[in-house]
Amino acid sequence: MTQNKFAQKSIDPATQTMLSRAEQEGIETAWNRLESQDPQCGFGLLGLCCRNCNMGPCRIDPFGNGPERGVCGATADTIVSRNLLRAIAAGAAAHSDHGRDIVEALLHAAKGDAPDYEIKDKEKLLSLARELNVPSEERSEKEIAADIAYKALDEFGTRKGNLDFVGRVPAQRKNRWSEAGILPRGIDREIVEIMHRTHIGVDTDYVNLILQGLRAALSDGWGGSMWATELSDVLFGTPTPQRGESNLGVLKEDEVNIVVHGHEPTLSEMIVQAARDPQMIELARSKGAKGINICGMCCTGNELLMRHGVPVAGNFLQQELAIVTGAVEAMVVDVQCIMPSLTDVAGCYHTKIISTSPKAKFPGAQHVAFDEEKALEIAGEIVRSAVENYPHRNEAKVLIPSEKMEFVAGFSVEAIVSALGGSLDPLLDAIKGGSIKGIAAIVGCNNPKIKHDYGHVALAEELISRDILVVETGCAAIASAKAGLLLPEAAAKAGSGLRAVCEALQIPPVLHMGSCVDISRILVVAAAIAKALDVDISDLPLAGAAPEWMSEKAVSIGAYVIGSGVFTVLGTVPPVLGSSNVAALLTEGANDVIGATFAVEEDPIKAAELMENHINDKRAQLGLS
Ligand code: BF8
Repeated sequence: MTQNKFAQKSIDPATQTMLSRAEQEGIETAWNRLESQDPQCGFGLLGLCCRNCNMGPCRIDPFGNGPERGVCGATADTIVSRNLLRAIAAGAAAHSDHGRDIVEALLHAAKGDAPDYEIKDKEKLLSLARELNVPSEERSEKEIAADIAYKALDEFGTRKGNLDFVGRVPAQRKNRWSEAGILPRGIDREIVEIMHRTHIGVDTDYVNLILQGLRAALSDGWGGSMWATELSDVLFGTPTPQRGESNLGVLKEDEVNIVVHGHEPTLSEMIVQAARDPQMIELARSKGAKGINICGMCCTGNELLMRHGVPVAGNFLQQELAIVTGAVEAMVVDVQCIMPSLTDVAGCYHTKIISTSPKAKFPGAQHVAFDEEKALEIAGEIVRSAVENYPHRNEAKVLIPSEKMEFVAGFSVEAIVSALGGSLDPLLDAIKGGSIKGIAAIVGCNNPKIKHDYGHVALAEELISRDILVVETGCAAIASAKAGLLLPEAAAKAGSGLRAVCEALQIPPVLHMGSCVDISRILVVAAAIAKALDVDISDLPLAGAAPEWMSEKAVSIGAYVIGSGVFTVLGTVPPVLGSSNVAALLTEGANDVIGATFAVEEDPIKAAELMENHINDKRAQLGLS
């Protein structure tokens, strides 16, 4: 009975074990807090509550038995669309600020202020220089990198015209954006414009508002996120296929466990280096540990596993449970998707929560300010602090679930092209010939409203069984890693066409392409295929899904994915149902403007059906059998 209770919450046995342990120890998790919020606010769920000025808060009665307008006169259409836009602004800001931090790290490295960073992918640096018209002849790598970094910084605030990476988009798509008035300009500008337009008494036309939401989201996908990916590759290396292990079973009973959690690779890359220092390993041995085990969590985990095969302990809903194992000496966090509850959970164990970003402090955490100029030194300080905490571990409280699963990750665009023998042509041929019907991107978070990992894993398994190649990022990809879908052997679960392609290339049927900012890699592949076929992205047999999404970043992602022309199925309902006009625009009307729409479907099997139907329609329109 108890086991059943936890099996309702997650399909992952390691998570079920730790949920049971958390309950025994009286530790509250996100699932408990969701229950305590029941019933959630009906106005909030429908998007009908407005707090944008102090005449409010106002709410619209969805049944027509109460107010139909806020105090200022705003209708349900205005309120719902304004709320959606503010979520897009927050999500685009989070991704793009992450992008800016990477740009600044590159600039520091180029100017010699950050001696611990070096340019790892020189080829990518030169290829970016060519694309961005940065001179490279007879210039040092650092000079080129500095020019690229300055160019990138321009994209955030001062740019006139449109973003540089719009050059990667097929002409047909760029024309659509121009005609709709949504060509993304400066990244910060689009976000600021959302905040302006959603202020009391500015934009009240829901169509005009949603168009600005799409433009801001596009500045994330083809701007902030894309810069984060490209320059992380330059600084830390472009991912290549790596083997690693996933799930809470990667924590080690006899080693110092450090979980790095958050998003930006600048610190975690240094922590990995610091933990390899023989003196640090010796210190760990002197404390009774056999070594130092660095594990990732969420997108920091994705950044590290993509480049180094570092084990990943879990995805979003497992962060509290990692501490409940009693075996984590330190959880080191930077920004985004870090639950404020971590310090409470850690208070029941010896675990140190170490925050590192001036942008994200947590009452009860130890703060060690990260500084790129002394990156390795600070990383060393953090690792030492974790090592010194090892003797405080209470063995009686340790419970590490046995589950762990091998994966192969690291499928950057460059790695995919290399696996295909040097060009995308074999993939195009497989799609044209029908052995692969199309490509589906599964991305996004966990959300306790959906059984943990079920939305991701069931959808991925269903799609590959229908001969649809799956590409993934973020917490979705970690779910697939834990389920064994990122192994070449998982091709056995694919339809015969996809299986043959995977076996010939020795690749998994589900390709892990990175962290959430790396959805930009998926955009690059989609644009390259569209250009090769001389069609718009919206003409391709592609579909997207975010089965368990919860964050505002996911709202921005969803908006730029449909803005880029890719039909997208959401597994949890966004708060837009309070306006039938906004809901109809997003699920139907958007097709006329950008050639793509959203659908909402919680059941992953039905979601797969929708995606396959869409892919088959696109195939038929392209004249493919
Ligand atoms: O950026 S998938 S829960 S970790 S928001 Fe967060 Fe969602 Fe995970 Fe990465 Ni993306």
